[in-house]
Amino acid sequence: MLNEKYRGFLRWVVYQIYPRSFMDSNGDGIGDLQGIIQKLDYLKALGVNALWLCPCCQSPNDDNGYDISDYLDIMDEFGTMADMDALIAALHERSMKLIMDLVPNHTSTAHRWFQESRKGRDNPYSDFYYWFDEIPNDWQSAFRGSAWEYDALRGQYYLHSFAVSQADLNWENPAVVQAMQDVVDFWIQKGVDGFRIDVIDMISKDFEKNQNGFGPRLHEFIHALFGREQARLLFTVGESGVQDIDEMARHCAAERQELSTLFVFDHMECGRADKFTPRQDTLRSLRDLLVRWQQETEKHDLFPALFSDNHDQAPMISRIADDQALRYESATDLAAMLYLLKGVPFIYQGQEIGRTAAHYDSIDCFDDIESIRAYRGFCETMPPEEALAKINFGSRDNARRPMAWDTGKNSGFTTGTPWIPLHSRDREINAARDLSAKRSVYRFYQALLRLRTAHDAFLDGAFRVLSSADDPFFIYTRSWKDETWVIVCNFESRQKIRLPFGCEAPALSNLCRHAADGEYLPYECAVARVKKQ
Ligand code: TEU
Ligand code: CA
Repeated sequence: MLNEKYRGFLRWVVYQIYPRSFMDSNGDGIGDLQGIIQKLDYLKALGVNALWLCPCCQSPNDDNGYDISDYLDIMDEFGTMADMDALIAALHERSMKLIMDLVPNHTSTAHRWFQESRKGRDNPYSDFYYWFDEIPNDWQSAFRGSAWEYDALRGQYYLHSFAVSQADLNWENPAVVQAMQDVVDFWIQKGVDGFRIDVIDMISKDFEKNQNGFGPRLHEFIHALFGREQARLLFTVGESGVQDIDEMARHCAAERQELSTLFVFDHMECGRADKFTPRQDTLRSLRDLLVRWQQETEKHDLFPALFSDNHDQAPMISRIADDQALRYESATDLAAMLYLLKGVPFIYQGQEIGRTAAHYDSIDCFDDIESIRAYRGFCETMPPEEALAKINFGSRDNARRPMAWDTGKNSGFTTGTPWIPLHSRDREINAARDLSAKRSVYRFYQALLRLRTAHDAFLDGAFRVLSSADDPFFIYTRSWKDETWVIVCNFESRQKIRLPFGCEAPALSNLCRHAADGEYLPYECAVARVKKQ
């Protein structure tokens, strides 16, 4: 049984919102907080009980909110602090939670702290960032090019692990730790229930080992944020480059008072050789990683964040399943593989209607800083068509197109001009169409989440894998007391599946199966209770 501190979190079902692209309430083409409020009933009906909002604070939007210029104020385009208060109240009224995105590694260079810091070496903010006379190492920005930029006013170089306008904070300075604690406390006062923490591994640097992250003081800093009395009961999920279970335990073991769980990213490489290069792959590779993390987290009294998509990735179904003729089957099969495991489900906006990657014929249809810089880089060594194909495949904009609500003007996202071109398949894939279809991804998610909350086996129940690594399908069980459930998820080929026990008729299936045993069509799945002996 999972330790008491974390057990309650297994009841959370989180929906991730990219506010800019979710719902526009005032016709300026940009999603906003009032737009989110308008859709709360849609989300509640889906069965989610928590929202994670990508950053909503003041920002010049070079990296869409991950470049924060004021942590204590709402981005003008998203609304006002009164709108945020209204959103929090509307959520809590519905017994839903709010998870804020905390960005502690860097601020926008437009932030007052940076503006002060660059003025010289003798002001109170002078050591808030990493300043050097000479470039001290060859660290690269995640968006290409050197991570060091010269600032003429200060006459020194500063570190930016991401865009030039995202300066890394110097956590070695106790005033920075204090400032970020104040940010956390401000949002706790506002009533938020948890945080998703951006690139948490990077807040402690290791200059000696030439490592921009996982530095010697990482755990001390995390503890300084979340080990304090007022923060201990929050749900905290760190975005991190952690790759193994021992490292995860150093962040998440309950007694450490650091983080509740982590986003671990190894399964993001399924179906690709690198972010912009496809690799032939199937659901097998995902299954193997899911199994490994289920077994290891269970052994270490931890729980994983269950996710396949987020705002930085092209949808998983487009990489390792069929996003064309069998799109419905693929989307629902993947959901059954993932969300009946032990952990906290994270559903990225659009996943619940089976959204896929998009396609465009021009780089002008893209907005993302990473994509545009990557495109320019590719064009140095390959023809533009090839470069564009890579961007279409891997661009973060695949996940950032306006949510398609219906088949009306601008897919019901805005009455104005959307800030970024609509999803190329929005006529075919939108919420209204999905909900009125005979086979609806949304209704499958709804049924799945209902089942998940109705039976303790899906929460803290033991996980066992029945299929073997060679099988072209995934079969697992979840057991709690004398109740066992089996989840059968077929992959891309037709298969005969025999189960080693008798089962009741499936409580959930994507193609209306009447028995858990038997022949499965491609991407067919079923969930059934095992008959008691
Ligand atoms: O992403 C951090 C991260 O790990 C990046 O390297 C990520 O893989 C990026 O999208 C490159 O492909 C977080 C946020 O999720 C991302 O949106 C931000 O751009 C980034 O931090 C900087 O704040
Ligand atoms: Ca708006």
